[in-house]
Amino acid sequence: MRSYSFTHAIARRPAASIIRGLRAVDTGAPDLALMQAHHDSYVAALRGTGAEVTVLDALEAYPDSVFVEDTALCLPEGAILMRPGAPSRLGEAAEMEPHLAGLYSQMRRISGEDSFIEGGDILTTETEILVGRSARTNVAGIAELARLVADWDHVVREVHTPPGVLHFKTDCSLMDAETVLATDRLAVSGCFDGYKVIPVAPGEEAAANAIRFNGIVLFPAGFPRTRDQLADAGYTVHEIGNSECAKIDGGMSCLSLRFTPS
Ligand code: CIR
Repeated sequence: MRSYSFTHAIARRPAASIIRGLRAVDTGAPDLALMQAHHDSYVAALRGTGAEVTVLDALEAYPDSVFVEDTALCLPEGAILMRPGAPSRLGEAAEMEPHLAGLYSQMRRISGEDSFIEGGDILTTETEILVGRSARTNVAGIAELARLVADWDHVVREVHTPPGVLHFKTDCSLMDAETVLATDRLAVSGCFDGYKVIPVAPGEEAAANAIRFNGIVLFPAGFPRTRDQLADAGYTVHEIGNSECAKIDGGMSCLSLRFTPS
């Protein structure tokens, strides 16, 4: 199974409490109606590839809960519930559990009290699982994940998220089995040695968080040079408005869990 082919996805409608969502820099409150419209286009694009997409109800108690990616890691063999490092988001994983349990026969959990790990720090390729240490993901969380997936024959490689960057995948995306889209500030670390790297155009760093989902690349609108680079490389690029999620540090990958349940 290709690491960019999926039969299913789960998303969650944004809550009105999104205006209290976590953010590194205050650039104004997200507009809920516009965010919902972008979210609708996102879900429609996923469904357009033939995938079965579940859209969960908004969770007002968790302002950042639209960013479902951070709650779980979905592998072909089973799903692993994360332990988000942001205290206001810790409870989101338990909210996701019943939805994954209905689809997967095997569920595991990051459970160590000192273990923190968010899905946004995890890039799964065909050969390995790269996990970036960040303000949200620590050594104990990465070590626990490595133990949990060892008997499924997955290898975890610890890497670094650049300073000041929220998640590892804020700065990179898997485009196909051997190709990643990445910012220079991340790629200079050497973490993608052995992969082909498509560099994000200078000044378009926020375009690095895209997703390859079956035949298309969901890509944030507003980054024409990087978009054209991907198109020239042969990818079918589908632009989605991301202005409102960007205000609270969210992007294309954060908005869904993508998987093929076992
Ligand atoms: C947060 O700070 O947790 C949210 N405002 C943004 C989460 C984005 N998630 C992701 O990149 N996977």
